Amino acid sequence: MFDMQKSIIYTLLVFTFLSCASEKENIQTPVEELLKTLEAVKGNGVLFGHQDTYAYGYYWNNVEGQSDVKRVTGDYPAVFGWELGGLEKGVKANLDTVYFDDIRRYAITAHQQGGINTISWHPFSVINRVDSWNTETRVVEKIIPGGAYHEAFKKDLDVLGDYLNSIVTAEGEKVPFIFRPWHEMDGTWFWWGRTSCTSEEFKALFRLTVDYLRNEKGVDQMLVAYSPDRNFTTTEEYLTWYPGDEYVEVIGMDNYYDLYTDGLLGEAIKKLHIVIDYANETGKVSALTETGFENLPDSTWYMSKLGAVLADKKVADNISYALVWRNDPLKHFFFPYPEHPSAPYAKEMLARENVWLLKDLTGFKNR
Ligand code: BMA
Repeated sequence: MFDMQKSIIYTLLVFTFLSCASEKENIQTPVEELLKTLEAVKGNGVLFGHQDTYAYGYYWNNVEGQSDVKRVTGDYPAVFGWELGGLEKGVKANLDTVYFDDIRRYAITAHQQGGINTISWHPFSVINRVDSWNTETRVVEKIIPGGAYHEAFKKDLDVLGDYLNSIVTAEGEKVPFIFRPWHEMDGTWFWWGRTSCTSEEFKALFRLTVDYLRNEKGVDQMLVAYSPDRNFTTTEEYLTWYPGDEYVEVIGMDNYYDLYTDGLLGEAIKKLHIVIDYANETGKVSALTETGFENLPDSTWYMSKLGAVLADKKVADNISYALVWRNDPLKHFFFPYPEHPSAPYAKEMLARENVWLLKDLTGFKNR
């Protein structure tokens, strides 16, 4: 009898252990789920994204639940872009005057509604706190390991990491996101651009940023995107600044110019094919990480340009999302407001079965 009891207890223990282990294997972390979603939408729908969509729009600011995408289409974008430039200075609002406390709230809401957050960063240089567009000082060589401002820059990363880890739901879950640091490095306009550092220095900066956030700050809710601008025609050129497969999950491209300049649409598509081929070769996801036509002087742009790019079969079958830039009435806008002549064209593109807003994405996830 005694032996029998022992063996029953033993069996129960083994069973409990095995079922716990298998449950653990099945439970996905939020960031794993995010990556799975980006993979799963591929070939089904291209997620549409908009920068700062909840924060402000064409002549409104910080109105609960408002978004110019919603005003035009009746739904929110599926991808929500946010910007952290200025955070490193210890100020309350970013360079576009959006409060970091509001950004945190917006990102949590977007996540809880089933959307995807992506975060860009136009930091002010730690050397002299000039903005990202000031290329007079060679910043990168001085902030990577061995540089005179390396320790100081790590403090900026501390601030960044602490903020990212503070984007937490009421239930205590860290909100997952795509971080897109040091974008458009193949251009010449940022202090991390191709004329302001060598590609090796750039890679060191990218790796330092990701390693520091992941390993020192415990930012484990982050996917990382690599986003050159349009200045490449081959895979080799595209990968000039690539920090390595272990650092990147989203293979991206920013491209405005090819999508508004006559005759360059084919170039935009060709470049996206390069991005897609590399993503597929390495088992990663691909995206048009930023695009738009400033103030939409061609009202057909959403159909004739972006719509044409997204209608290319290979693009439609492969990229996970395309994001347009922000609607700041004082500076520029990239998505129409309801009265703008381009609104019907944007609506038409976004009504396509394979271009997805938030409800399309949540419907797909719950199917
Ligand atoms: C740029 C412009 C700037 C803005 C920056 C960061 O493309 O929109 O006005 O400060 O992005 O959002």
